[in-house]
Amino acid sequence: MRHDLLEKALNGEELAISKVLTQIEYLTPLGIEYLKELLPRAGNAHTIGITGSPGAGKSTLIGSLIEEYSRRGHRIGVLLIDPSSPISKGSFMGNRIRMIGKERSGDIFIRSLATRGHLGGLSADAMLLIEALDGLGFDRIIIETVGAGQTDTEVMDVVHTLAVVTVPGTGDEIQALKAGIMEIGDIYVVNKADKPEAEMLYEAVKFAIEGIVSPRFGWQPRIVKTVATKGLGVKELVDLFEEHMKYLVSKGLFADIVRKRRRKAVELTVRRKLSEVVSSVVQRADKLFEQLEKNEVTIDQVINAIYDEVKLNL
Ligand SMILES: Nc1nc2c(ncn2[C@@H]2O[C@H](COP(=O)(O)OP(=O)(O)OP(=O)(O)O)[C@@H](O)[C@H]2O)c(=O)[nH]1
Ligand SMILES: [Mg+2]
Repeated sequence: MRHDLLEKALNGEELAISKVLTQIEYLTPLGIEYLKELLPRAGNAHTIGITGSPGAGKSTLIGSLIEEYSRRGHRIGVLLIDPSSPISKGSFMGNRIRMIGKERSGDIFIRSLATRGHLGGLSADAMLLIEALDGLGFDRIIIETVGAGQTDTEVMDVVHTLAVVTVPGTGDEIQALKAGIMEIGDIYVVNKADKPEAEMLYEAVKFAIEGIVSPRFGWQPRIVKTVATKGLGVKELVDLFEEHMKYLVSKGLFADIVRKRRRKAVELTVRRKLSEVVSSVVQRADKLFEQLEKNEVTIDQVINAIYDEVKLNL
């Protein structure tokens, strides 16, 4: 292979993986080269979205999931989108990973990403990193996003499996009885099941999803209780993930989702490029805006001038 760093990354060297991903995230010329090599290798990873309100325990749950997947011999890539609290050294996820041990360090990779102005949801960089992790041989990729309506639907479209994490005593019970949120998940998690109100939430969610068949897959959504801090229910959750993945494969849908995801990756990357050019042209157009202030030009003239300049800069 032509690229030394990429070869190291493919061999599971943690630092090399990190460097390769950074190049890809910013789509540098080198990053584009890496992506070209990695894309033909990608398409095998099971991608899992974990969504839910802030503080639902998503990160803690992912820590436990890493442990369980690792025990089953998988290589796990994690993307944390716009984390409100960046994983600190003392975090539960960090602790779990340290427990798994250094010898598996190249088999677990975690990257935090800011959404960078993209309205919630997935950014171009997140989409490219999914492809990269997949191509690097991570066979289970977990993406944490804070749930917020629109965002969820967007995530749903590009992952194989979407888990919605709910928590007792936070109004999720009422949400569960409303339509909407209960239509997006493939698997519902009632986390913090150590809390007394958990049973009520479990019943509410169960009631809400009963009889609902996911329109995109024809899959009957499932529910599981977890105590993420103790790893309880996590084995069952991973079993459900695996069951859902096998279901997708059996229906011939697994590759469809990869295709959809790539289409989205291309769309978002082109949008990002366009947006960068528009911003830089607007930044440089002081003179035009001065003229506009003095009513020497009209707004449509400014728009057209900017538009023409954007076209020249593409
Ligand atoms: N009692 C209890 N607490 C939990 C459980 N799971 C997580 N927590 C606690 O809930 C808090 C939030 O957990 P996080 O994992 O950071 O939640 P999150 O959903 O990732 O939060 P954001 O990323 O900020 O949206 C932490 O204090 C956890 O220790 C659980 O099963 N039971
Ligand atoms: Mg989190």
